[in-house]
Amino acid sequence: MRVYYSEHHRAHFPQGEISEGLMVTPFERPSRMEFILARLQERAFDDIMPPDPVDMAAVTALCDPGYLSFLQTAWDEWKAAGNAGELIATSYPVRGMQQSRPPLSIDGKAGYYCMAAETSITQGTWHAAQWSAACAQSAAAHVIGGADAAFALCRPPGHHAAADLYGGYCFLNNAALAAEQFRSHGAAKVAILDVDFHHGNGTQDIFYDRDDVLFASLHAAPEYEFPYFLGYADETGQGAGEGGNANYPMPPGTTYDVWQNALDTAIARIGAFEAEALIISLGVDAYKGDPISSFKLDSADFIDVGRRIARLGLPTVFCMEGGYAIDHVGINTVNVLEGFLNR
Ligand code: 5XA
Ligand code: ZN
Repeated sequence: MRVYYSEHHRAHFPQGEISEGLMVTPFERPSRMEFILARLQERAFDDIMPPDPVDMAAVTALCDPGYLSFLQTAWDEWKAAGNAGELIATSYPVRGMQQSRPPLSIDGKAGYYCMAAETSITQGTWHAAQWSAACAQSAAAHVIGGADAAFALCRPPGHHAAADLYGGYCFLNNAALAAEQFRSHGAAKVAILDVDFHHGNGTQDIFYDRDDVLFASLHAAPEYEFPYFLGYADETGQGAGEGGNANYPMPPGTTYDVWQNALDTAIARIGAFEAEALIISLGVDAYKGDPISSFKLDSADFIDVGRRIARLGLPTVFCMEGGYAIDHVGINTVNVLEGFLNR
């Protein structure tokens, strides 16, 4: 299976994340990629390539123009305003406030486009986000060109990013870009299966009213876990998209027997949808040792996850999402790919 990976992810390395009331080194850090790459090489995934540069026309088609312009200039505006540290949004347009008037000041704009304060913007964030999207786009192009599957080793991740929203370490929705690419190359229907511990609110939001892209997500129940405000089972899509969104929220502490039942249900749903291509939002933070999550999957379970996904028999693009147990993120990620390849 070909892997697309760009060294440019290193340009995004915030020094701080607010966690448990402290400023800590972000859990989503560049070394995650080194552990995944090392494991890929150990397991003879030798076809690792840099992606082509990002197709900005596709990004522009997916995203809100004001949001894209914010991402492009946020760092410069932040520095020009005299700020010494990284850009962290601190004020948000919550209940009773204006929802559709982006402010002019950079602090206000950041709050307008941000969903969570753990995600800082730095000098290289926009650069890295474009190369991450490029990985997804090149992986999709490779599969559209006839390969059975490809792995986009995306960093920063993407599934929390909506057309006009960043947060949860995400800026551009890589999985959505891959899905749209299949659509524009003739696939009538595409399915996205999100196995990350956290609900992919951005992906859901992008496709919520569409009948051509099914979004199915296995994740921690929003009553207890981030992103808290989306991901309930009764969110089933709207308008033409009614029935095209399938959430499988599970309580903290969920073990593989329960999780695997939800996976089988989601897979059956995708099969019935008759998708022509499959995108996997591949987070491995459902692992029992993950520092910010609470499910109990073992490393061996991830092999089984890959095997079950393969049964769909669809052209498949894997896009890297979360996973922060640094000593196991490589093993768990590659286990899914090896299970899929049945090797
Ligand atoms: O999948 N999303 C993540 O792993 C990010 C969660 C951030 C929680 N503050
Ligand atoms: Zn996650």
